[in-house]
Amino acid sequence: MRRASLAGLLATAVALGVAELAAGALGARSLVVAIGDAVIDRTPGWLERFAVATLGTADKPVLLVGILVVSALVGAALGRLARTRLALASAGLVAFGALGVAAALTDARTDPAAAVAVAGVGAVAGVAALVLLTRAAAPAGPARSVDTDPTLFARRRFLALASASAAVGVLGAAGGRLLASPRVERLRETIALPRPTATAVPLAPGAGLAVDGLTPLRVPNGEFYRIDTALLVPEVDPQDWSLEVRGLVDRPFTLTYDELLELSTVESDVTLACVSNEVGGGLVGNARWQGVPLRDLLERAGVQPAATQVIGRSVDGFTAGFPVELGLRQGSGPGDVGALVAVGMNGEPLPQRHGFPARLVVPGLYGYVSATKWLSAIELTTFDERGYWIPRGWSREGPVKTQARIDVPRRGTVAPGRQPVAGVAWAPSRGIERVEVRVDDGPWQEARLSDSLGVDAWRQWVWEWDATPGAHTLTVRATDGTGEVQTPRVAPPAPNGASGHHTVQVVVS
Ligand SMILES: Nc1nc2c(c(=O)[nH]1)N[C@H]1C(S)=C(S)[C@@H](COP(=O)(O)O)O[C@H]1N2
Ligand SMILES: [Mo]
Repeated sequence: MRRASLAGLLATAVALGVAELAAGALGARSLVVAIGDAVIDRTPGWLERFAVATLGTADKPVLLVGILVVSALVGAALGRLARTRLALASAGLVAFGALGVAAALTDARTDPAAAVAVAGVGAVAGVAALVLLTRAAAPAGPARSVDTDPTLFARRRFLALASASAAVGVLGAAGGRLLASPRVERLRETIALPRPTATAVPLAPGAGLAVDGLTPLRVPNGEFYRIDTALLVPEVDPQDWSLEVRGLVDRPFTLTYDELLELSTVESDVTLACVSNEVGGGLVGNARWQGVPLRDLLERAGVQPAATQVIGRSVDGFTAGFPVELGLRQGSGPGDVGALVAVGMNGEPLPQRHGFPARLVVPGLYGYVSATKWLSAIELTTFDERGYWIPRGWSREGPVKTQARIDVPRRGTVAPGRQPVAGVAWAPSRGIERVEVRVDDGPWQEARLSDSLGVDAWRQWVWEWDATPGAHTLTVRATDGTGEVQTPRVAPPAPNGASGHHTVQVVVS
């Protein structure tokens, strides 16, 4: 019984491992990932919010593990069936593969022929493993010779086959991932971005405040937060990619990657924030983005008066939409350049995790209504069409709320005496005018700000505290460029962004 289950489980591992290897070798999508993506797209909004809230960015590994656990359970059941009905169990394995193909095909990115080939190769290998393992797992017949112990021999044979199957499963999966990933990355590394025609507000060396533990003005790409619904980062070959501008326009057009890079680009610092960010949380970052002003593309297409919404569509089916006026808005100069079709991030081509080859960056809006990564089309529509997150319980409009965060000191114990209190504050599209800190219920004290990189970028702030022994609460608040003071009203992230003051509890001793 236990051996039969193990035989079925390992045969499934062989099937999945070989399928992954085939996907990698063929340059096709991984079946497991395609199924995972299909599951994510069909998850009801409340469950997805719950998953993000409880698991955070671990929600995807958890989903992957879930798919593997379900596969293992199905495999074990098929293994037990195979003891008496080997043909039926083999057919079951093939049917399981077909179910996977069907799930994967609900995703437009899956190439049907490749999916069938990948699943087919996997199923053949899986059935072969099931037959071999089931035979080896069967109780040995009567001894044919006095000096061979058939039980021992059979057990060894089963163990050898089982180890080989496990190895095929694991190495196949690993090999498939290795074959799949580096190709686009190698291409990406050869790309030289054009010189921007307008540069960002210059950042003098040492322009940032020098405080240990304070977030830098520009978050390095490798540390920038990542949020998206993609189970694995989409690998988009820029040579196969194009960007369509279409919908309610007079002159729809399509650009290749090379054509996009030939257009004039600008650079600007923009702080991107996720609507799921809790007060004081890390789902926010500032980068210097390089891109083609969205306005240039929309003017070339000729936006019709009926259009009210710009929708960004991703190669992975994600969509996000915002008002046409924001797409057409002309910036006022350096540090305020309006919406961008970004191709560069902090001086290099967009990292794959952040949307290579192109993404939207719309200053002032949370990412879920604006910042479409792996952009494939810009479509002029009306608000009848709802972006990905809207039917899942988030507001149609998502302006970023003014927020200040304390980075230093962190909760815990600090020494008495001079102690910097420092952090970052953002109100993209409005700018940050003032940041104030207060100790316990004391008066608000004005912090010193880093030089402005423009209205769309966050600013660092620092306030020198003369820390006195005891337990204290530090609170911070920002005032935006319109003079509006950050609200103390506490709100959770859903449906349109968290609000309230960030506080940190410290013990001075
Ligand atoms: N294709 C795609 N683009 C996307 C998303 C997504 O799920 N898929 N998520 C959006 C959300 S919710 C945010 S907050 C930003 C995050 O961008 P980052 O990962 O580069 O920080 O990307 C946006 N663009
Ligand atoms: Mo987000």
